[in-house]
Amino acid sequence: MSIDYAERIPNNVHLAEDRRLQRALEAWQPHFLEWWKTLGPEGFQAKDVYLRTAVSVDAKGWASYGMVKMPDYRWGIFLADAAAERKIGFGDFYGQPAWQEVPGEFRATLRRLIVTQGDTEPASVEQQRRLGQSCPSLYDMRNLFQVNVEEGRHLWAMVYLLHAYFGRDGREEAEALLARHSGDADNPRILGTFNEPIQDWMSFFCFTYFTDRDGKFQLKCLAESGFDPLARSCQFMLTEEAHHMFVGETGIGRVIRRALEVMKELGSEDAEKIRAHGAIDLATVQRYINFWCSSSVDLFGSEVSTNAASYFANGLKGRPDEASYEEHRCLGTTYAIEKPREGDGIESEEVPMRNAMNEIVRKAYLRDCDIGVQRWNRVIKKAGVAFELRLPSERFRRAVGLWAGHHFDPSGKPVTPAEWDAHVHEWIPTEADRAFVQSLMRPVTEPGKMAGWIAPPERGINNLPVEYEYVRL
Ligand code: BYC
Repeated sequence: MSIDYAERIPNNVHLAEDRRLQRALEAWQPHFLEWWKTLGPEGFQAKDVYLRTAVSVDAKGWASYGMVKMPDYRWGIFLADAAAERKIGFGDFYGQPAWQEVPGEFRATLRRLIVTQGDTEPASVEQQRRLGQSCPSLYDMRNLFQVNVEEGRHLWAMVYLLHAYFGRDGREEAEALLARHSGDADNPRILGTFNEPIQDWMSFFCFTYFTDRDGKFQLKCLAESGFDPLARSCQFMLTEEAHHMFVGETGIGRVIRRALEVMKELGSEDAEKIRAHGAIDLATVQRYINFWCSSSVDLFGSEVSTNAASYFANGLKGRPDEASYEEHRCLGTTYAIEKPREGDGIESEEVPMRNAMNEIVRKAYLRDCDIGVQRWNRVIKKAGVAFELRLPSERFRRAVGLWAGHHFDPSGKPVTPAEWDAHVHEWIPTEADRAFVQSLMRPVTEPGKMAGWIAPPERGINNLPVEYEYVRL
């Protein structure tokens, strides 16, 4: 289905044929733009940015590149093409036709899932709004803005579903998505990680590596939904998500490469010397990984969850790549969950498979997270440096689920509160680490030039050279 760009709201959902819906969304549009101007990227709204825009929703050739001022970006509503006679792929309704309308009995639950998903999108833009001012290069600044406009479009995707399928309360929820704000004391974003400040680029790269990857896995679960419009929205959002994780993986990779270069130049692996030379030492990179990975791991919810069981039973939220599983009802089967033992230690418990869905998705997520870590480790090893980055244990620093309220070190070993206090500075960034990283955050805006704490990327965007003027200042 091609996208109609002649419309005020570009779309491939025949919006012009539904005047009521079109008017409702056109009434929301100025509120979105107002939000974008006040809480979107600060300081660069009038500049030309080399951005990609979706032109069609098929796998190839969906992106068109060009210079765009961000407020003129063509945010719109794009759903992946409908599959003919799509069937529900899991749960109690397995094999029945997918729903084109919201089933009455699941209305509140579906709305809540869509609102939770929708809430994260503008949250991330708010979290990142000041980073343009400390960009390590124009290439990076452009990538930041690309991520930001796409999160804005993902908000549009969820707002469309709320307006089109949930009537008046959907419209109210769409307004509320612009009223909650990241980190706001009175009206914060729904999920923990989306209230964490992102004040430096190391945090941004970790966020796009770890938190956007939660996005990938949650979207994959929702892309399986029996509610077909939600599934099709998420299928298309996933095509954009890949670039965000690329920004994270290559960003952290470039920080590591620069640290290795400096070690070689200095003939030293001493963190203080590396820092004095303006690069970020690997132990600090590890602490940032520990912080953002553990925060993102919480986003999957409790290990044992009746909510997750009913999402699955009711065909609302499946497992990532549901078709790759042999059995799709998950009835009468169990899953072994580890949990803290009364008193102390760790024990295993068999729980009904459906109740373990959050944990099953989290495990798949962590396997995916580890792929990049191993790639970075190969680069470190090749440079002859004896240092290995590691994902923290999923027990480490949890605020949600069975491990919350207990203390574990990054390897997952139980520690006492006193041991935690004595060692936490080795495990997550300290105030001093953050201040040091912040001290490096000076903008570099000459085309092709890079800040001293990060190596250049291997290639530019869309076959353009790295020196291209990706943002015209
Ligand atoms: N922080 O039964 P439980 C993305 C709440 S990222 C605060 O364990 P359930 C993106 C939970 O809501 C993907 N609260 O979990 C990335 C529940 O509340 P109630 C976002 C939390 O219900 C980067 C209670 O605790 N998409 O797209 O299975 C940039 C007990 O919950 C947290 C989604 O999350 C937390 N971390 O929830 C831009 C998909 N975790 O009922 C974008 C939609 C849980 O007691 N959401 N709670 O009030 C869901 O599928 C599920 O709601 C959750 C797990 C995955 C969040």
